[in-house]
Amino acid sequence: MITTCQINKKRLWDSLMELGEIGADPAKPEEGVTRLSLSLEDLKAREFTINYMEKAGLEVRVDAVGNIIGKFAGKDPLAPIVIAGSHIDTVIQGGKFDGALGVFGAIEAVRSIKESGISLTHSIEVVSFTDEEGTRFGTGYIGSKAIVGCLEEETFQLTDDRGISYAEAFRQAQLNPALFKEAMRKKEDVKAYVELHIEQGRVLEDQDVAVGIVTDIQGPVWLEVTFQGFPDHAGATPMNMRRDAGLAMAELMLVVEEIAKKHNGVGTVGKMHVEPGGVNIIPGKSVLSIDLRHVDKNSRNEMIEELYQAISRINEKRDISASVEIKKQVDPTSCSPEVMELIEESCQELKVKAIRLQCGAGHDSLMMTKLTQMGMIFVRSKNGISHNPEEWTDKEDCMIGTQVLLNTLVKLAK
Ligand code: HGY
Ligand code: MN
Ligand code: MN
Ligand code: MN
Repeated sequence: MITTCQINKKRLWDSLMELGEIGADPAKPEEGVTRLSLSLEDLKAREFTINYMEKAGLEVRVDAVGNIIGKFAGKDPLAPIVIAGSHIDTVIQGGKFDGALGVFGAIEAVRSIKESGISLTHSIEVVSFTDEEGTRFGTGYIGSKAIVGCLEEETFQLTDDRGISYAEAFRQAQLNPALFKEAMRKKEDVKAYVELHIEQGRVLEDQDVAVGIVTDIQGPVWLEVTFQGFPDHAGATPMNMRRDAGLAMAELMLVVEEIAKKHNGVGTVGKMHVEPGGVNIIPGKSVLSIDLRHVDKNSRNEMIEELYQAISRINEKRDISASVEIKKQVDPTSCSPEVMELIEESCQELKVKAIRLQCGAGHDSLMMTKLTQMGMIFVRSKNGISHNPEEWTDKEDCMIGTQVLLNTLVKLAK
């Protein structure tokens, strides 16, 4: 079924720019957008999203873990639903498009379908997932994990940098952590999941192509390593008598880079600190986050194995100890060939050049693939920049991506 239904470009762009003001200080554009999950800024953005979905004529509800769901009912209430979504929470000092385009593009696509009078067999639900990024509590994909049934109770004990637990943050957001299992959906109730997202890499721009059809998504592993050495006097302690947790951390950071390059994966240490943290105190303790990713599961596991070996070597050499906590471990996944095919067909109908490519970033799609057939539509990122205030996607690319999403949703829901 080829649809002639067109999105309303101005409406979409205005909504993206309005959302982009929430969590941003107009006097400090260099600080970008910060809407950490369930923070005041995120709660404001959630409010805006709920109102915007209602204005779009969707049936709106918030599920047990705060996923915001806007439904456009199909003719057959018993037919499995089609879901399109993404997230509105951001990293610290992020951009206006990461996640936001996927949510507001989906709202615009479904609203335009509804307004065009097309009647579809399957209902379509737009979902804005709670805490995709994991920046605040160090894990992420909370909303999509709950929907696919793999959110664990212990998650609610995690605390943010101010010591506020997830459970407390839920209660502050008028959510009851005890009810999280109610957000789960059944496989038979969902037909497919499609996510529109910015590429956050350079492939589309380098090949001067507006749209990407994602084939595979890297699986992130997030570890938190704590080295325990011995705090001591910076002046009076000879170099050969130190148990310096700070130097252990520094060594391990370089090992992360080495392992990632060796396996052609990626490795990042994004958060780190030493204690007690005095200029003239040898660090007794150090804590660092490690984000390892690879599109191949075996290579990813080898990277983890070599990391543990390096930690033991460093402990031995510096007479210190270490503990490792795995905060997130998601397997790499492939997208559904059927959904990729429908995205391809939509691009052809719209005479939009598209290429197939792998995805480096993580998305709720990594979770939704456990529930249903999944596909992702990418649009160009300027200079490949993301998780940075300079994150940008041209207006026309946002429109093309959203139109491809619309056509794909009509095919899936007819
Ligand atoms: O970490 C990621 O790849 C995503 O931005 N959550
Ligand atoms: Mn992100
Ligand atoms: Mn994202
Ligand atoms: Mn059908």
